[in-house]
Amino acid sequence: MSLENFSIIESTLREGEQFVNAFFSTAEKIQIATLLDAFGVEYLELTSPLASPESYNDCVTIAGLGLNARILTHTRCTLEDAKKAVDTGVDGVDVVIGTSSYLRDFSHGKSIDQIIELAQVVVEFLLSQGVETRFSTEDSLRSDSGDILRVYQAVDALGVDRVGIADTVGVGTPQQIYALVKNLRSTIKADIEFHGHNDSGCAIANAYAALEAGATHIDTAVLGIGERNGITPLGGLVARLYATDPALVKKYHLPLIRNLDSMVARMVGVDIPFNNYITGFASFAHKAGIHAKAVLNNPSTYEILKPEDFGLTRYIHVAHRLTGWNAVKNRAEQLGLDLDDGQLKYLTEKIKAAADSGRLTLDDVDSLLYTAANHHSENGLETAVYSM
Ligand code: HCA
Ligand code: CU
Repeated sequence: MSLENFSIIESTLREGEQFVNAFFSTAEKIQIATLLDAFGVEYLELTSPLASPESYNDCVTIAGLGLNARILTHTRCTLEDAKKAVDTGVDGVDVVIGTSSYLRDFSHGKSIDQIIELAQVVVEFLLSQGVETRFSTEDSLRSDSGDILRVYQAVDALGVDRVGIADTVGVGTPQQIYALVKNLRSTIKADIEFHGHNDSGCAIANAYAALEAGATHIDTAVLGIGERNGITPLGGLVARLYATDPALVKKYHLPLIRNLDSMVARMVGVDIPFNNYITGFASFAHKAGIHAKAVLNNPSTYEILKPEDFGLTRYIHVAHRLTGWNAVKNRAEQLGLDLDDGQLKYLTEKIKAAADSGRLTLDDVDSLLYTAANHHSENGLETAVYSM
């Protein structure tokens, strides 16, 4: 089953370049490609060589880096584009053409029969050049399913390596994606790729549903960057798969997600969202006393992702009115302070009362703890002196 045998097509350098804030220099593209390769993604997808002269050069440069990941570029479905793509020396070419009535009527103006004819010419050419060939239908979810099946079957008959389903506008639901992939899986031989936008927040769930239904390849971007609010985020997909079974993602070097997210965030001038999968600043922060107590006893009570597997640490938030004495005790231990349970319970009440009358910082809590501990040890000293 493909949940155990899937590949990531990392498209930060193609879809991600379509993010409104993205402008990657060649040096930055090399940094991104190198780090994604070290993380272990199976494929890198690059902007079409026809987009600009530098885009062409960047394809040549990255294809020549000797990375482990297979290098793909992405083009429209024309012979001219396909030829230029092959010239760059990439390992594979992802071609795409719109099949929804929106795109047929308002973009390229071709009928389904014309699309099939064109697809056959382009796919045949690419296969004859010995490059890995993928054919995808843009806006698949708003296309007639009979139409796209016909197109996929035509390219499958030529021996295309992979077909792609693209939820270009982020309208699909997990059930719809599941049904579409399942149907396709029983109709064609080629591998199946899913590319999903996140306009309605389903990009990760849809990618996962695609895998459950037999998809073999998922498109991602670091932080999910892409057109509008982007596509399936790399870290989010990894979190989803890890939550099912950490073994599914053990082929990747998980601690590099943090480096990837922060590097790309910096390059495109955004912060990592506070609630981001794995790397958001709140992702491993526990607050309520009941949570803190249980997590301190056994982290699995409230964590499905082990922060240490991602090179991260959990944070128990102490300085607030929902706190509990177990969290306070843990903080005292971190500071190396020797306070007994009675004192810790008393201090917890003090912290709660102080928090009720205004925002408290960890420094405030620490100084309460230090003061109590100093007092304690001074008293201890006095006792010791008097008893001599
Ligand atoms: C685009 C199109 C695309 C292509 C996806 C694919 C989409 O914006 O250029 O090739 O599978 O979302 O349809 O990104
Ligand atoms: Cu897209």
